[in-house]
Amino acid sequence: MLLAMMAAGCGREDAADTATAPDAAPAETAKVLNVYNWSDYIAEDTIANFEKETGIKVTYDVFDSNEVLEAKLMAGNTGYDLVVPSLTFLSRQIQAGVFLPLDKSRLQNYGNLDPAFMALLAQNDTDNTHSIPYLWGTTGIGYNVEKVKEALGEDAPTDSWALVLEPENLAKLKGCGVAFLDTPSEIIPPVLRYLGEEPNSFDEAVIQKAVDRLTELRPSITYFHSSQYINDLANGDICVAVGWSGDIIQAQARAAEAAEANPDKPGVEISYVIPKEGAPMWFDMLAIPKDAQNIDNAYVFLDYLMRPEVMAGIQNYVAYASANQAALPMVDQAILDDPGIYPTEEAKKGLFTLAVLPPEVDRLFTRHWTTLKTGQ
Ligand code: N2P
Repeated sequence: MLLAMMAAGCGREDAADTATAPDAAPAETAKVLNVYNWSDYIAEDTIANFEKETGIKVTYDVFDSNEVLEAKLMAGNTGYDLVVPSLTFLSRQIQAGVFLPLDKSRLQNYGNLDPAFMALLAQNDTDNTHSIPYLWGTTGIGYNVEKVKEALGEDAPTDSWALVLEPENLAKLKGCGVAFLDTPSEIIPPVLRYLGEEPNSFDEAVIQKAVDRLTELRPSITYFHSSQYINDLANGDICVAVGWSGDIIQAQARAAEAAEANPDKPGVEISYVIPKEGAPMWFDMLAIPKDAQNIDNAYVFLDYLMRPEVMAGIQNYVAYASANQAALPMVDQAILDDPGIYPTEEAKKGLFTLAVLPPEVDRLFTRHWTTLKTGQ
């Protein structure tokens, strides 16, 4: 069956590549592809190698928030051929009909994906009809080991959300800089978990408890942003960030590079922790919007991303986990062994996925978030 699928895939890909007949639709012959992905989420050479090999010119734009991507998708006419929403957002977007179903017979490398993972993802995308997993990770805490120790002493609770969610702790960290992700959908649930509530509660009164805690913490939060914290942690401009696993491990790597380049300056040591109370885990999914103009090229790129060496190259650069089991032997041992990237069995027990928010809860989150950020 798989062989038959692969053979069918080859045939169609060939047809697409040679679609130069004068009557072919221009959209199908254009050697271009418009990709919209998260920032800091691809290796340095992934796009260049693809362009060199295929002659397809990629316009590669980035975002750092599901909410921003969703607004574009819901408005239609995204101008993109491939986008990367997180699974729970994707699920809602599928219901809104914004994606094309995937023809998996066009993807020769589909068999590289871990079937157990695909079964899990199918809970939000039935039969994996509309999406392919790109990378996955967790939302936890990145911190500057030295500065946190200075501010809170040797006993700083660096294994717990208490580090950033207890107002007296955060007040002490304020002086060295505190960043939170700019997204209610990944901040409210862990706050609820820390407060002993159901993290995915849709109950207004329960959600209000998280909002009250965040309002109390607000004076100690330097900024809300979902990508700036990588460099700021690496440079020592902030000392703690509620952020994404791989981003913080990238900050670690950037700090180490800076230390090598400037041996006279004191180095910055960054750690990432999945707090012991548990943390969100999420999956980012590749999908083709309905308005895509370069569908054939989107398939060629999807199949390229699923090659083991391409996916391993991405993982080694951005420090996130993938669902590509064929890539594993090519992923650096340091990445495979990092419990911040591939959580331990113990840590896995505390991880929770995020709920697909009904529109009214989504609106409530947005309202609370605006008030929290602007104080209005
Ligand atoms: C990469 C962001 C990770 C994606 N900078 C969060 N879903």
